Amino acid sequence: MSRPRILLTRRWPEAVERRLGELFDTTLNTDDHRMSADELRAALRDYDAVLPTVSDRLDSAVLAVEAPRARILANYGVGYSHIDIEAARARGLVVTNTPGVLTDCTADLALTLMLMVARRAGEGEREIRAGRWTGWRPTHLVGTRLGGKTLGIIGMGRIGQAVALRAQHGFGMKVVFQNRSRLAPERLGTLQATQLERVEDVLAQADFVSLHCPGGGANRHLMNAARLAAMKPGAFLINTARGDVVDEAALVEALQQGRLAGAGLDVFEDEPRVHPGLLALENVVLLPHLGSATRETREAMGMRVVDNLVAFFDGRQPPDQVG
Ligand code: 8YV
Repeated sequence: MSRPRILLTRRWPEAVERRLGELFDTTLNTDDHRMSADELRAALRDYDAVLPTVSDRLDSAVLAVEAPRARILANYGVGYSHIDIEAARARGLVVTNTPGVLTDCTADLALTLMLMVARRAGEGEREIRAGRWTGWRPTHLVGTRLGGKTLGIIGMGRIGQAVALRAQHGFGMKVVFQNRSRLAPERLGTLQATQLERVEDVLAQADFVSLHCPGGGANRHLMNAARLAAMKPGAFLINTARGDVVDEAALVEALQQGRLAGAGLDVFEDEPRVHPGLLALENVVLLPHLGSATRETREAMGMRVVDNLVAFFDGRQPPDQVG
């Protein structure tokens, strides 16, 4: 029997590309360009499996391609709001993701952003590189400490819990959170955290708000102008989830008016475009979607995709099927 034909839409870590090449008839995107809608349609027509990433928009128009050969979309990443799951299901496509393996690194990055924005690390770096540093003084770039402050988590899944643990055990923060379902306290292990009913309840208490819910659907603009206004004056917003969870224009306004102390963002509404208002603000830390970007995690994500594909083409249910 001939080996399944698979297409990777971007370059992946070498070890994973090698493993996929051993197992499948594998086509790589050798120059790593972002694929157009037409290229994605062609991929669905010509390959048994398409392996997308967050940079591929697999909406209903793309998935409506005639006579697709593809039977599985094995996504590289845990978030899959770039895939229209309903449309994929309607075309008989199985969808998988890569949960678990990027929890720690994404949580580390959320803490990186919290520390950078609270301690004004980006401002300090820019000052030194611009040759503007005039020397130590007691009032220079004074920031905010994390210890003793309240962290509000929106979405207490794996990543939300990993952020809360670091913040509490590492930095002495109090934790409150909102989650779609009720979490029994024993699920939280050593974490002392209070579940609150509504997002607004969290916003009313938190000095730092960190977003860890999925993007898309009902979560689009979850942090809209009204919710941003419901944050404590002088609070910080951290987003390592998906850009569309925040209304970026409303965030720019809240920051410009000085209602919020700052924001740390790893994700954006229309990546790789960043709202010009954000670029102009000193109290905003901007990272180019680096949440899972460590060698260890990016390899583990790829190997997780391998497991899902092997199961699927063996006729078993893939371990991480989400649609
Ligand atoms: C990935 C992410 O790099 O897994 C996710 O949901 O946001 C990132 O860690 C990206 O999605 C890869 O597709």
